[in-house]
Amino acid sequence: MARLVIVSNRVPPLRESGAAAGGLTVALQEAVKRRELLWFGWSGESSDSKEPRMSSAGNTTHALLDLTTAEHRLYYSGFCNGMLWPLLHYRFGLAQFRRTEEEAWRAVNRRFAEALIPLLREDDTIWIHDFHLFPLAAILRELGAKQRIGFFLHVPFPPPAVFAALPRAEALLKDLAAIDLIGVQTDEDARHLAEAMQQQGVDTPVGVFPVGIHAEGFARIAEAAVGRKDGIRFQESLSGRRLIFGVDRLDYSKGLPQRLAGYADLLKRFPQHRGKVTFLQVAPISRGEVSHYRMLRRELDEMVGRINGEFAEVDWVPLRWTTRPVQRRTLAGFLRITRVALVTPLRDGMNLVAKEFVAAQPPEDPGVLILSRFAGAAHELEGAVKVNPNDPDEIAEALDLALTMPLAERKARWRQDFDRLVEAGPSGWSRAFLADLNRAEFAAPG
Ligand code: ADQ
Repeated sequence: MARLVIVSNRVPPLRESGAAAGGLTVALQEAVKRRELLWFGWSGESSDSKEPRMSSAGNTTHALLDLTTAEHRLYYSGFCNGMLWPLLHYRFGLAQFRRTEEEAWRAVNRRFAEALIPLLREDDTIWIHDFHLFPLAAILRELGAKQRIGFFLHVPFPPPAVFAALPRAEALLKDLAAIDLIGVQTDEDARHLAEAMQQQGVDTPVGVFPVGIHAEGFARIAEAAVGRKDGIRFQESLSGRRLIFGVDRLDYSKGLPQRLAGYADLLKRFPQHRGKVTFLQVAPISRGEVSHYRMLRRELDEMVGRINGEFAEVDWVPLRWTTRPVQRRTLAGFLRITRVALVTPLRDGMNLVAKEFVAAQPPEDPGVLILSRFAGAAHELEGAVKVNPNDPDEIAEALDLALTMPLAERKARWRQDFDRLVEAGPSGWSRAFLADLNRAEFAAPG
């Protein structure tokens, strides 16, 4: 099989460290286990060095570029996280456009392309990931790349009228003509993106490839984690109370204030649950250099204090809150003993935590997933209790429903979703995308 070249902003460590990881990392690790692979991206480090650092293990080679501190600030914190991320999550009001940042973004994409070109072989297949690298394929073509190029968008694509708010959106959309196949998570994203491109005369094919997980593997990790020392300690700390659990990066797309308000509404409107549940929300700080993230953190710290102040008893803390990272294995153990998972993003490309929760459940006594209808995962997980994450009252009602749901119904809802995840398989996503890319008509020039 020809070599696969993956390009993404961040690249996971060569050997799995077990530490916290983003969704892209998790999804791709399953994808590429048995193939010769070059993975190209940002090292995560800042320096003035212009050469990629190479390292290999088994059939995988990494080529990692440092960014300068200015590039990091303008390209990553600025244009990617301050402009594109809110825009793509339908939050234009939070977006800040600065032309210098957009220019730095294009310049970093050019630097990626220039460093990648000499590493390429004629028969490579190139697979570019996510919004950080929208213009990369066009620059690679300009520099002569004739290989097949695929692109996957992990986050949502908003309606064209929302996207049009981005200055020079047209140039970005025209760059997508250089790609042979674009993959997105849902039908809705595909419709929006195809329509936006059509308005610019671009007809790159768009396919729907929902990112999956290794459900059976995750189930094994979760089961083992419960019996470990920290798993036992945590379970004992619950004193037999039912666990409501949420885990997200601390991000305004995840609907955390509405979720906490929903839990407070549960305690207010359904007082029978007081003292019988504990809600643990894990939300490691991310993108702390962007001001909206710092503001959100302050808002949440305050809400947690207020909710605990209002409802706590001397021997019961209703809400446990941590912004520290948690090991993936520990997380899996928490998910397994969770009675109700709260996954309520205001918008999410897919949301792998929802799928991991389903995978982690004990078949004889599964918990209930409360899932935002605006997460990509909602299109697949039919057994979940769906909510509009903007409405704390609806979240409170869903919590009451989930906490009182009879075992037979919990089992039936869980079974259909678990079977579906297993059927999709750990590498179904990447295999389907790469097979379609292989069949796609070539956009390569000359
Ligand atoms: P992310 O925004 O990173 O990914 P998500 O899909 O939830 O979000 O994946 C997060 C992954 O990291 C999961 O495997 C989860 O277990 C882990 N994780 C989340 N919070 C964690 C924490 N606090 N500590 C440790 N691990 C944590 C992007 C898109 C998503 C899309 C993925 C994959 O934003 O919508 O699902 O890519 O395409």
